[in-house]
Amino acid sequence: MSPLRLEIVGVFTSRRTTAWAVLIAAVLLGGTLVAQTTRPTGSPPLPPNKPATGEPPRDGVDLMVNGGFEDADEDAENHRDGPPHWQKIDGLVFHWQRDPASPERGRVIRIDTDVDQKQAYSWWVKRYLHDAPLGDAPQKTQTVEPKYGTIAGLDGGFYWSDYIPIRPGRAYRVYVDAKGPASKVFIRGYDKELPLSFADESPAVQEVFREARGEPDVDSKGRPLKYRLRYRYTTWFPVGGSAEWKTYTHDRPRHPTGRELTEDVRFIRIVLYPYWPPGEYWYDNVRVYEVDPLPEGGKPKADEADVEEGKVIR
Ligand SMILES: [Ca+2]
Repeated sequence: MSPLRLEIVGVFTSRRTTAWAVLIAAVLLGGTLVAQTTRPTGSPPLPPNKPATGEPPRDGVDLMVNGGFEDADEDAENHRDGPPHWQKIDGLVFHWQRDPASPERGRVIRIDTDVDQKQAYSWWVKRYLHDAPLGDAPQKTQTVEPKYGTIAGLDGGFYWSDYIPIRPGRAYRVYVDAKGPASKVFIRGYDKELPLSFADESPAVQEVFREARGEPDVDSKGRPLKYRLRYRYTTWFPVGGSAEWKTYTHDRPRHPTGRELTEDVRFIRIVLYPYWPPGEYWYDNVRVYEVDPLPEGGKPKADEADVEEGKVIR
C-alpha cells in the first residue's frame, strides 16, 4: 500500500471527518463525487440516481402514523412542540412548521443542513441530554465556505420515524412529498422494538453524548468502545431535486423480510436523509403501503446494486 493510500485510509478511520476523507479522495482521484456518499452505512460514494415520482394507491392502507406531521405531541414535557411518532425536533436543524409557499399542506418538516456541526452538537447535548426547551434553540451561526464542517458535509440531517410493524413475506412501498435539493429516504429494518432516542443510529453523536455524560470511551480492558448500529435491513430511494413539491417513490417495492439474513425483520423505520449541498430540504406526507412481493423477492438485479435490499450491516 502506498503512503498516499495509507493517508486516505487513516483519515477514513475518524468518523467525524468522513466528508474530508471523501473530499481528499475525490480530489486525489480526480473524482467529483463529494456529495454522493451514503454516510449512515459507511458505503463508498454512490452515483447520482434519478428520483421517481408517483402517486400512492387510492384504496391502500397507509401504515405510517402521522406521516403528514399534522398531529402535535401530547406529551406534556414536549409542550406540543413536535410531531409524535417521529424524532423529537430541535429548532436548529430540524423544524416543524408550515411552508409559507404551500400553506394548504399544514405542518411539514424542514431540515436545514447548512448548520455548523459544532453548534448542532452543542445544542443537541442541551436539547436531548438535558431536555432544554425548544424555545432555547440558538440562532444558527453563519457557516463558512466551503462548508465541509456543516451538518451537510458531515452527519447529514437524519430524521427518523418510530417503528412501523410489518409482516413476513410481504413487500412495502414508500411515498414521500419533497421539495428542495435531491436527498435520500432510507427504509431500515429491525427484528424487535429497541428503545428509541435521538441519533440512536449515529455513532458520532453518541460519542459526543457519551463524553457529555462523562462516560469513559474505553472498556475495562482499555479497548475503545464502539457504538453498534442496530438495524438489520437497509435500503433507500432518491427524492427531491425540484423547487416544487412532488411525490416520490421507488421503482421496485422493497422486501424487508425477503432475504435469508433479514427474514426476522418485523419493524421498519423511515429516515429522511438530506445532506449535500448545504441548504433547506422540505418533507411532507410520508406514506407506507404493504404490497404484493415481486416473484424474485428482495434479490436485487446487478444494475440496481446501489439500492440493494436487505444489506446486512452487522
Ligand atoms: Ca402536512
